[in-house]
Amino acid sequence: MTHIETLASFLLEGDPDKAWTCIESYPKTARPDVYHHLITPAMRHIGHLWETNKITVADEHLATATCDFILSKLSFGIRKAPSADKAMFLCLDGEQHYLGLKMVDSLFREHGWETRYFGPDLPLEYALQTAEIWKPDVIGLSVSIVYHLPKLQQYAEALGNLPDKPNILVGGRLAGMYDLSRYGSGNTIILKDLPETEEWLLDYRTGGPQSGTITTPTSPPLYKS
Ligand code: B12
Repeated sequence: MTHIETLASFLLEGDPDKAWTCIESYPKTARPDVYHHLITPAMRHIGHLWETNKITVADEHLATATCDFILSKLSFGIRKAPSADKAMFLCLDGEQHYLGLKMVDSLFREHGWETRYFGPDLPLEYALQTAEIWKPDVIGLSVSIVYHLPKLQQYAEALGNLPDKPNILVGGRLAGMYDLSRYGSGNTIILKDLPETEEWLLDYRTGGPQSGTITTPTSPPLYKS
């Protein structure tokens, strides 16, 4: 069994201690590597097991809850930097897939940002309300389900047009699979995975050319509302 499959099996058993030991024995120790090369593929492997009827929805929920615990443990204690740049992270209304977003939140904190992580399913009106008051430099949106894409455009436009014009970062399963350019507005940046997100963070810090796909209005639609 690979390390990925072993972790997946412990997550499916709902055993955080075994899952933690598996993470500790992984040869790469940097948090982003563990997220990108181990935990993300383990969760995707669980998706494959579900798709092929080898596990049930209940198993998937147990694995999710165990994974969430592991992510909290992994990121616990990263110091907040109150005077640094600010980023808030949320999933679109109805979007429950938040584990990836939680990793990204921790990555930003590790890079010295002050963050607010709102988890799944935040209606646009509340996202706007809080962003208007808190004034983040960056708003990160996560989308995994295809039928949520029309909402992505709404969120990107409304949040991107706030008076302080925050950068809107879009990520999630679909960002790695399709060209989502059409669903952004002028200041939307699409980041396909964690390494690209890290690159963006480094570019932001040095003021260099920003990585990721900057949205253009000409890309073909993937999903029609
Ligand atoms: C676990 C899981 C769930 C959990 C939720 C987990 C959670 N709380 O996050 C539960 C059981 C609740 C669930 C429910 C459902 N799910 Co589900 N789920 C999965 C599964 C197995 C793993 C998802 C995951 O954690 N991946 C690992 C994370 C880390 O990867 P990631 O999200 O891509 O994030 C990475 C990057 O994208 C990036 N990133 C993520 N967000 C952001 C944001 C920014 C700003 C940036 C820069 C980067 C970034 O960073 C991460 C680091 O690697 C996937 C299978 C798969 N292949 O993904 C299906 C999957 C996504 N689910 C699916 C479906 C259909 C559903 C349900 C409709 C099924 C159902 N009937 O219950 C519901 C819908 C819930 C909803 N309304 O959202 C489908 C979606 C298919 C589609 N056509 O859209 C998938 C692909 C399964 C499948 N093969 O059919 N699911």
